[in-house]
Amino acid sequence: MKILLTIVSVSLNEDIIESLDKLKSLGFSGRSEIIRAGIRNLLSDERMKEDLDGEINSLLLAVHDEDSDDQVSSIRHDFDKIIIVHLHNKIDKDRCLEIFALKGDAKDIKEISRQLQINKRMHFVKLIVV
Ligand code: NI
Repeated sequence: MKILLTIVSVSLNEDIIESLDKLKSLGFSGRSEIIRAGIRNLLSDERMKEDLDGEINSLLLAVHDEDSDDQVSSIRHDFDKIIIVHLHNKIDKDRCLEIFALKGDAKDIKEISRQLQINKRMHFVKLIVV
């Protein structure tokens, strides 16, 4: 069966391209295959979130540019009522790690995760439901 593929152009900075090319060592046939795998992971994460409902516990991890500390603080204060624990740590020259233990309505937990996820200054965002 012939699979029809549409070509889309994507803007990536050099750091991401360098990281992307390192992933080839896992056996991916090329950049497109790596990007497809990344999108499949994101879709799978989103499907997991869709199923969340009611009161839940979770761990939210985020790594971001240090100069976006203010943006993260602003998001964090909007969700104070569901944050049980918050740790903030500078992990290298210009990046910070945030660890949140969250307890509350799945709707709020999905929303704080979404707001961090769509921020351009994020390097990594991961929601773990426990
Ligand atoms: Ni910081």
